[in-house]
Amino acid sequence: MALFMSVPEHAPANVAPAWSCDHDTWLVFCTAIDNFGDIGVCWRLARQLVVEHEQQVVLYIDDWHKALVFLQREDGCSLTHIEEQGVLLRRWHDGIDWTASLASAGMVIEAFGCSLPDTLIEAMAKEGGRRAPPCWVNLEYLSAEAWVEDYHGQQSIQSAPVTGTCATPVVLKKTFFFPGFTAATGGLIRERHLLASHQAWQAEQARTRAELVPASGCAHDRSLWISLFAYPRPPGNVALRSWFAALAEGAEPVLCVVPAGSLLVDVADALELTHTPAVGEVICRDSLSVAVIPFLSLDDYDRLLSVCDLNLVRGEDSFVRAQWAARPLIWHIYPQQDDAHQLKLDAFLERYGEDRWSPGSADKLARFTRFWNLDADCRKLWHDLRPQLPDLTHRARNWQQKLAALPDLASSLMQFYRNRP
Ligand code: TRH
Repeated sequence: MALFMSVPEHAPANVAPAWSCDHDTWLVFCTAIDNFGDIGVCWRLARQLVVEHEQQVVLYIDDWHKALVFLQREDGCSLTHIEEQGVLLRRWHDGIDWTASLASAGMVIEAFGCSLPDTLIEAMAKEGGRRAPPCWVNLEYLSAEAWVEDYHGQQSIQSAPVTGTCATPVVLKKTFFFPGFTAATGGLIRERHLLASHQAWQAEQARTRAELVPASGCAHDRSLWISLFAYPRPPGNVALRSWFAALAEGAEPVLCVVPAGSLLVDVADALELTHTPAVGEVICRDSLSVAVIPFLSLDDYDRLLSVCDLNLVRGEDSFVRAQWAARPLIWHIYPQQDDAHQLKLDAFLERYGEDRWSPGSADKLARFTRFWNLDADCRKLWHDLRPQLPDLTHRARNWQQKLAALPDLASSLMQFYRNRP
């Protein structure tokens, strides 16, 4: 059902009138720094707020082309907005009349500190002169670091002058909202049916696998299945090359499934190919088969994570999705210039390994993960890690259950919104 009856500006003639004016619309602002992670998180959140919490959500995205590619909605290239699964997606550009957009807004989410334009802040302040200004939330990046708990929910006061009036500046409060792994944070994105879906996909594992990687010609049922999504590191990619070598020389057949993307250049290099492999191609090296599949839809990517014995993931969103899949994971963290990511990585590994049982498996996972992130030789570490996979699968299930006992991010935001002054 379409939740949006109209849009306030640049509306084509075929969009029906009557924009809701009950101040309950959520405006989510997303800048696509690079890759797809920021869009992925914002899109999931927006969709969940619509589908599960019956909110009206407008998602503003600066990189319109990237968003449409990501959502497989290239048909919207020449438009300024499209509707997708009940979410109104709008191209975020300089000429937007924020006063009109804010008229029905109850919540403004600035994702990942993307810096709202002054004109929008001013318009929020103006709204605040007429009624309670919209709630303003800065949704932060995910981190397992302990300080996040202290900063979650903190407010910063922003005094916004209203141009052209001599009225007292309106005070706007921006709340910092941190996703996280504990009850003292905002939690993680988790759709209501996600865990049940994983159970169903895993119960039908052979069928799900065959649907995702059809007719690739190898005896895949007997293989160890691994999905691979990581940052490219040309030239060389020591970690990938050495890990592939370890997989190839091992006794068991391994299928490594790689969704199409920039990593394929490194895959070609690590396998000493003279070309970048194409979708549908399967490259075999002794025990290792590498299958290139299309870049999947978000929902199919969840299915892939669900039916692999190990998932190599990266950034933020795929990293979280792999945790819901309850399968062991290796995390390639988004590298930051000042090496701040090393602290974030350690904080996660510490939390993930803190169960008292089987410390050995957690240590080996942590060691491999650190070497993977440092682009170091992982050959021996893989042989150490491989026997731990059954144990790590139990750990992954425990971890999933532990996280599932916490409120999810959308519910936490809803609660914050309902309790607003
Ligand atoms: O793409 P990422 O590296 O994203 C980000 C951004 O780089 C961002 O700027 C940075 O700040 C952040 O990481 C930490 O990795 P991520 O977060 O996993 O996002 C990838 C998205 O792509 C995620 O939503 C899952 C999705 N995806 C698919 O939909 N299909 C696929 O086949 C694959 C491999 C991924």
